[in-house]
Amino acid sequence: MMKSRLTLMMLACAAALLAAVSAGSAATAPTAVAVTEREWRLSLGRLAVPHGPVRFNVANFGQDDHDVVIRRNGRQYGASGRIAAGGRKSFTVNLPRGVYYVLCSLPGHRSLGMVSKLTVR
Ligand SMILES: [Cu+2]
Repeated sequence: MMKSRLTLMMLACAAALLAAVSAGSAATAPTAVAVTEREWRLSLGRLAVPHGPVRFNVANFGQDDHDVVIRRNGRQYGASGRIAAGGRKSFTVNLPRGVYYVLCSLPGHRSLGMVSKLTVR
């Protein structure tokens, strides 16, 4: 009697621990956002993501070099570095709630149209 109660309690503890571990890993799994660039456009695979880690998978389909930077209120949250024509790069940024600009920072490229908005909710 006593022994079976203990076994039951241990099982309950193990189940609770498992639930906590899987909830933790789900919360930290980054949300992937595809970014495609060409002259003179920057497109996002999704326009809204939950706050937390966001993985930007960038493909430069253009004929010139480009990059991707993440900005909000003048602060830079992440950057891909320069990507050659035909190249790909990925980077992960931890983003709090807000509306961010995803843009190419090479001179003149933003004003030519290489900018999109990403909502982090
Ligand atoms: Cu560019």
